[in-house]
Amino acid sequence: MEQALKTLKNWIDSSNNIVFFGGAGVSTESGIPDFRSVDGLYHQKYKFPPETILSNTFFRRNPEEFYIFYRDKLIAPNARPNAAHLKLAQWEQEGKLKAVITQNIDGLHQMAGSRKVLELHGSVHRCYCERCRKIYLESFVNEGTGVPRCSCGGIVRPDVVLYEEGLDNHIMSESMSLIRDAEILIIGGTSLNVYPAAGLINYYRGNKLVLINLSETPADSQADLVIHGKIGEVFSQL
Ligand code: CNA
Repeated sequence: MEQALKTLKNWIDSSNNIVFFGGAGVSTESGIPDFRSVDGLYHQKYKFPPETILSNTFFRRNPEEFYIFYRDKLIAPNARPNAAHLKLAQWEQEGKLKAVITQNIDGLHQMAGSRKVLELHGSVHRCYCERCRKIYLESFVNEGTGVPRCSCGGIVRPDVVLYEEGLDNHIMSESMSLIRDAEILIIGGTSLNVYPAAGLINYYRGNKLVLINLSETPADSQADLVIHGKIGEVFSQL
């Protein structure tokens, strides 16, 4: 670990073309549970598994249940950025980091000061009416009860990508090209299980692929540097 940290620090010190690609593990140290860790949402008890509740089909058929789970588990109004979010924002400000590409929907990178953030799965901080597209404040969805309705009768929903829904093409293609052109790609806090986002790793062509994750991932053998640990703790040593 010591040696891996030293190598990573050297790489980062001498680069101005770093791209970061992360997932739910980046925010667990901010108190937001991920999906697959032992205390993650998949291991908590609900009537339905999270993957079912967070699907478009479920949202259509059981919007009341969806919003109970959503308000209970997916929004985290009191969460604040941790050392990983803050370090990434600092590197961007220093001209070292080109972009953060995230699967997270919590907005913590922006709260930390990151400007170039590509949100593959959207954000809980934007809400809109499905029918007339009117924009709503997140408080309209978060603070109410039941299914939030627009004055036109449509359902007001968060701008997040549910299972069975497609990703934004522009965000995907910009992510691919940033990764393709990156000198260093740091992947952190993601199980690399959710596609198509997880497939982005295949666009990297360089020789400084860094993986920082608490548990093993399917891409460990592909990486040039693997650190198993908490990303906030790792980043605070860089
Ligand atoms: P995941 O499948 O739950 O995997 C998270 C990974 O992070 C696991 O491999 C953990 O071992 C690892 N991990 C947990 N804590 C840490 C830590 N402190 N340091 C390093 N690694 C850690 O989550 P993915 O992001 O891979 O899956 C994609 C889903 C999860 C996306 O659709 C997200 O929208 C969704 N999600 C997002 C949030 C959020 O916005 N904060 C929270 C929960 C789920």
